[in-house]
Amino acid sequence: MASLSLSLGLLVLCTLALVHCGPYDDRVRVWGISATNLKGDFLSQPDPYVKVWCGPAFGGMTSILKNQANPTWPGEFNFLDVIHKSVLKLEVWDDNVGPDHRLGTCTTTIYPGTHIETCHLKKGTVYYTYTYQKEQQQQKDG
Ligand SMILES: [Ca+2]
Repeated sequence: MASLSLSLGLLVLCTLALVHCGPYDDRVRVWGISATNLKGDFLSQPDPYVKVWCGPAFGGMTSILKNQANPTWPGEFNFLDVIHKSVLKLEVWDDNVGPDHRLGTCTTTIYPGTHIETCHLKKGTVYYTYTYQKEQQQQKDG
């Protein structure tokens, strides 16, 4: 029981601290999200924001940028314990007084390395960068 508790404790510690922890180290970072030529309702500029998923894990959403057809969102999203070949999904939304309007969705299957992605919506283009850091599980003898 003590070793199990210790293992769980270490796992929690590793997850929180983002230190190297062998098989738990596969992670994805998404950042540098921007867009051009987004369209709002009628003649108004959109108030865009982005929601980010990696596989089943919801990473959160960006801030809402008011009246911007060409937004650049600050911040980044991090996913831990990522499953190989997960689908990274970004939904672009227009914030409204009424129901928000989805401007489009970008999906890509992740591969190890850093990738600059371009995603064409019905109206507008989205750009983002992701890094998929895949650690090999290291076997050590004795
Ligand atoms: Ca709006």
